[in-house]
Amino acid sequence: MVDLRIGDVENHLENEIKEHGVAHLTLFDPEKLTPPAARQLALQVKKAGTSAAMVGGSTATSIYQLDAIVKAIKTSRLPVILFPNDVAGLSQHADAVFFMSLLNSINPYYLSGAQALGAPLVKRYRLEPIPLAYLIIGEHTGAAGFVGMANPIPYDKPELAAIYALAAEYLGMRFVYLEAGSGAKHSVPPDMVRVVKKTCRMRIITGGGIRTPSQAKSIVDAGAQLIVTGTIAEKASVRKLRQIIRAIR
Ligand code: 1GP
Repeated sequence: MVDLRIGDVENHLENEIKEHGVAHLTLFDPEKLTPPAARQLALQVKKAGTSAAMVGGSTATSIYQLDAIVKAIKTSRLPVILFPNDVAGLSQHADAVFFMSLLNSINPYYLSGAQALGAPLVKRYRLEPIPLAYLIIGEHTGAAGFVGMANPIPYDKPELAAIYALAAEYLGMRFVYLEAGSGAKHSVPPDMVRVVKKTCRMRIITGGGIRTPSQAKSIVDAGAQLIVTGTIAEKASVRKLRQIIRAIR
């Protein structure tokens, strides 16, 4: 029998949202970090108040490197959620996986092909699958949009994001991720978050190009319950990350 109950990691995110109004996730790109650097960063971002670690990148990574990074992050006791670009993004050492479909991809592989190939591994590794609709937004779609062959939703067409989100909700997904792409010049506009929030009841995750507390706050005020940052902690400073988390809580 398949266990369809909501798992511990999703419950943890829900508790964080209940307690703080919002959860913050830190993205770790295994291509850009060594295991010791990942361990140190994990300890710092945990102290800064992040709720969980997301691990994934858009280009291929060696499974050995991925496993080592996941294990290094786990020493901080942060829950680790995989954010896979493909089947190779799965690690048996993680706690959960965003089991995602890139709904605005023009390539069926990213809609259901990779998911079919990855599903048996998710089961074998006993990863908690968290069903998620992934939508690539904007002009700068970065590596995720390129690799995933997305037909990006323009920043000024929030109604398009909303109808995809509604379809995802009707398909049984519980999270929708509005992704501007790592390092994007402009983050997802709060107005798009607002329109998606009005249309569906799923948890809204927003990420890509969020660098300042006021940016993050306006996205949360518009209705996002989860904020993802990667570059800010990797490249800038954990102090900045702390300011962002303080602003949204
Ligand atoms: C990418 O949304 C994430 O998937 C994080 O983006 O690196 O720009 O924070 P940044």
